[in-house]
Amino acid sequence: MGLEEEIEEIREEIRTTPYNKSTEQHIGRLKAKLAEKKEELERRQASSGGGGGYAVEKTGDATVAMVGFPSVGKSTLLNALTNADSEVGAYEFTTLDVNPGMLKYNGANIQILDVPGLIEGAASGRGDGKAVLSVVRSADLVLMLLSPYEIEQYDRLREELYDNKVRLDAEPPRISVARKGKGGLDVTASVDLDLEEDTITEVLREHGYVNADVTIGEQVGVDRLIDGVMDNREYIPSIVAVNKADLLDEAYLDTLYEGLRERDLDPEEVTFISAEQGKGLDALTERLWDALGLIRVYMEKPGRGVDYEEPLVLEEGATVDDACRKLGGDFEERFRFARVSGPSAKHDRQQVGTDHELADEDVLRLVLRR
Ligand SMILES: Nc1nc2c(ncn2[C@@H]2O[C@H](COP(=O)(O)OP(=O)(O)O)[C@@H](O)[C@H]2O)c(=O)[nH]1
Ligand SMILES: [Mg+2]
Repeated sequence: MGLEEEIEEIREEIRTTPYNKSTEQHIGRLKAKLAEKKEELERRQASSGGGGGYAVEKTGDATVAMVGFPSVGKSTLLNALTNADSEVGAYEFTTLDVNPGMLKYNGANIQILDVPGLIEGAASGRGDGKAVLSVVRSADLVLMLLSPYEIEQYDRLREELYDNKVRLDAEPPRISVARKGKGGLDVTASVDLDLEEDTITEVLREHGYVNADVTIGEQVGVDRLIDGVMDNREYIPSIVAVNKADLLDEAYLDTLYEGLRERDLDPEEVTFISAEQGKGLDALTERLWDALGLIRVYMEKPGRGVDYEEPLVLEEGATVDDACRKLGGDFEERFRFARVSGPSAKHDRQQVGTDHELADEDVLRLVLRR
């Protein structure tokens, strides 16, 4: 039996086995087995040429992967938001390509990737579809583009990403597994777990763990347990935009909102745009900025004042040390202390060290050794 058939067979068994306490352990084992088999299949496909090594060069301060069905308006939006000219600098591989564009906002360079192959390529299971998915996996944010009359496409998009180890809008599970020489499997949980301990050990065994210390810090189901054990899932935030709002009939709004709510999407959080007419694009850009969680730090340069034009763009929670690192060169080595003014400072020109946490719109001055 081929690997693909084995996978299908396990899927079928999971589908047809009712879930209850007495089958939980069995299902846990099946799901763990399925995850391992899928991994093996992927490895084989990667090594038999076609995809695998493909990656778009990440540039700018952050990368957004835009996904959506054909004809929802991805190319139109990319051209409206960015300097992209789909022709220029298109990354091509066989029939699928990823089109990059750069959006300038708040002094930051936000790379937007139009990823057309997500549905077309990935669904067919071709190597290049997998390659497209590797682009999504390395993004900082996923932007899902929908048509107002085809909201259900959202489900397929999420499924496709989930199947390919992308976990949207979730934190990594608080699970750690450390192999040891002997002693079997030792499970410690800081919460009262719903899962039976036998299910947990069964899952771990299926993943090849014989002796290990397992720590679980949250209530988990089987799927999330496997995610935690596999440790190769990407946890990426997402936002949703509904394009072609110009075609939207007011009488249809209630139905649309209901469709969104059914999918746990708050209509208030969804951005309605018309890429073609250039409407709603400022609101979308703001949403992107918020979701990316970036901060601007204005650098004060000796004798040249504060540069408000080209801020240093960092992730929320970044420290002075992160700033030095992003600046590159020998800032890290020559660092003596820094002076910070603005939201993160107790007072103007507060003297701080490398571990000081910066905030949006801080002014930072680095004092260096000669
Ligand atoms: N009415 C309307 N049509 C749009 C809008 N955005 C894109 N389109 C049209 O939808 C079609 C598909 O757009 P395209 O950007 O190629 O979609 P893609 O396949 O997702 O890249 C084109 O004919 C566009 O002109 C929009 O906001 N409103
Ligand atoms: Mg397109």
